[in-house]
This record gives sequence, C-alpha cells and structure tokens, in this order.
Amino acid sequence: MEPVFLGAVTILALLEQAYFSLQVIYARRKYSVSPPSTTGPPEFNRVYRAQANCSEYFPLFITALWTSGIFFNQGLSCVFGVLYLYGRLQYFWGYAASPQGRLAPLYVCAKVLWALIGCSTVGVFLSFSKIYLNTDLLQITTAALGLY
Ligand code: JUQ
Repeated sequence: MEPVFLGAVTILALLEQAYFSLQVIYARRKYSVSPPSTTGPPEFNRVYRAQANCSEYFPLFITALWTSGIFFNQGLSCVFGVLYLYGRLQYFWGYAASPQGRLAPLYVCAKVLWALIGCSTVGVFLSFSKIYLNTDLLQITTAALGLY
C-alpha cells in the first residue's frame, strides 16, 4: 500500500499551516504589533491565538492521521483528514471574527480527532494481534457477522 493519499492530505495540512502563519504576519503589520510582543488589540490576539492553537494540535493530528491511515484504512483516514483541515480553516476564520465563532468548527475538529485516534487504536491492536498473537481478529469478526 503506497500512502499517496496520506501524503496528499499532509501536503494540504502543511499549506494550511503556512496560510495561518502568513495571516499572523499580516495581522502584525495591520495592528502594528512587533516581535517579541505577542499581544495587541483583540482583533490581533484572536488571529494570533487561532494560529497558535492550530499549531499546538498539528502534531496530534498528523500522527493520528498517519497511524490511522497505515494501520486502519487509508481512504477513511484521508476523509477524516480533509474534514479536520476544513474544520480548522472554519475555526481560524471564525475565531478571527469573534471568540464565539470558533466554537462550532472546534467541536467538529475535536470529534474528527477522536475518530482518528480511535481508528489508530483499533488498527494497531488488529495488527498486533495478527502478528504476535497469530489471531486475525478482523477475519474472525467478518466471518462471525457472515460478511466476506
Ligand atoms: C487534547 C488531546 C487530545 C481533543 C480532541 C481529541 C483529542 C480538543 C480541545 C482543541 C483546541 C482551542 C480553543 C482538536 C476535550 C478533550 C485530543 C483533544 C485535546 N479536544 N481543544 C482548543 C484550543 O480555541 O479553545 O484547539 N482542540 C481539540 O481537538 C477536545 C478535548
């Protein structure tokens, strides 16, 4: 299995992070907030925090995306991945507009991240039992359910 779709979603994620960082640079100019200062008017603070929060969750997202994609299912993980990235974009724009505006997309992102962590856990557990316990749980389950 070549993880090309996981690679594509990862590139999309990197571009999104670059876009958020650029928005902070523009906001610094617009509101005259020079480094090392990280605070200014509320409009600047919201853009700054939106970028910081997205960055904070970036490692969790990328590792869960790849673990779920490699051990569980690449297609499903990529669908979750695109959903998460779309949610983060809405989160960023929502937060830039108002603190309240970030909440609805944030809940979507949190649920999608939980889904990726869940798929990672199931995927790693299935691989482990197959390799080290000589038990193909996925095959046993589909057989028990009468699926093929
Ligand atoms: C921490 C570690 C793992 C989480 C969901 C899934 C896994 C999030 C909480 C954010 C923000 C932004 C703001 C994308 C109840 C368990 C997790 C995880 C959290 N949750 N917060 C916050 C800082 O504007 O307030 O980006 N993102 C999360 O997931 C839900 C949490």
